[in-house]
Amino acid sequence: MTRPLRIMGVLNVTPDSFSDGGEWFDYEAAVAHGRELAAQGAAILDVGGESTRPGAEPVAEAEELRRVIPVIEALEGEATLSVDTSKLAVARAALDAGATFVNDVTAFRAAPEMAGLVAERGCECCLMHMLGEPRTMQDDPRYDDVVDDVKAFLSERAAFATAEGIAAERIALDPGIGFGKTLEHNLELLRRLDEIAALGFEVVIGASRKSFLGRLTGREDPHQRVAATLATTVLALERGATVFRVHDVAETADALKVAAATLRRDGP
Ligand code: HH2
Repeated sequence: MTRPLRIMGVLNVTPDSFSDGGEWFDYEAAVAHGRELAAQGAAILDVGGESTRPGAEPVAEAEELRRVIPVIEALEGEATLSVDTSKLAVARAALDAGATFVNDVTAFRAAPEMAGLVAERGCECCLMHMLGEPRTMQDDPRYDDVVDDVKAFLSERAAFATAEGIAAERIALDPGIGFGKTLEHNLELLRRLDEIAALGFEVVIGASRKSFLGRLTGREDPHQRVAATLATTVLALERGATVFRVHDVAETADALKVAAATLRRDGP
C-alpha cells in the first residue's frame, strides 16, 4: 500500500522547547505560525503545550489546556490538527476543539484510557517509543538491540491500541528519535527504519533539529540544523516513513518533492 507523504509541522506553544521555546508561546504568534506552516505544505499541524526535551519538568493540566486549546480552535480548517499530549483531558478537549490526531509520546502508557477515546472518535494516533521519561531518559540509555527492542515495544503498543478498537490504518508508529537514545542508537534506528515500517503501520519520523544532528555537524544552534534534518528526512522516506514531523516545513516540502519524484512516487 502506498500512503500519501505528509509533513507534520511542529507548533510548540511552550516557553521551553529545545529548539523554538518561547518563539510561539504567545497565542497570536502561535496561530500565525500555524497558518504559515500550513501554507508551506504541512498537512498536519502538531500542537504541543508541554516540552519533552531531556530534563523537562511536567506541565500542569490546566496550563497545558490553556496553551493548546485556543490555538487548536483558531487553526481549525487549516490542516489536520494533531495534539501532542500524554494527558487524557488535554486530548479530549483538543478533539472537542477540532483536532483529529493524537500524538502521544508515551504511546498510551501515561493514560491508557486515551486509546478508548481515540477509538470512539475515529481519529488518528501516533504511538512513540521512549525509554524512561523526559526528566531522566538521556541518563545512559541501553538496549540489547535498539531496533529489535523498539520494534517489540511498538508492536505491543499497536496490539493494545487495536484491541481497544482503533483501526490499524489510523495508527502510526514512531521510533522516538532522541527519546532515551545515544547518537549511535538514533543512527541505527534511521539506518534500519525499514524494519519498523515492515510492521505494516504508518511510520512517523521526528528527527527535526535534534541534538544528535548538532553532535554530527558541530552546529550548536538548533536553527542551523535544517540541512542535517533534511538528510534524515530523505533517508527516512527511502526506508518507509510517510509522516515527517519537522519545524522547517518549506525546506522539507522541497526535499520530499525531489526525493519522491526520484523514487517515482507522489510527493507531499
Ligand atoms: N519529538 C518531540 C516532541 N514530540 N512526537 C513524535 N511523535 N515524535 C517525535 O520525535 C517528537 C514528538 C520533541 O521535539 P520538539 O517538539 O521540537 O521539542 P520539545 O519536546 O522540547 O517541545
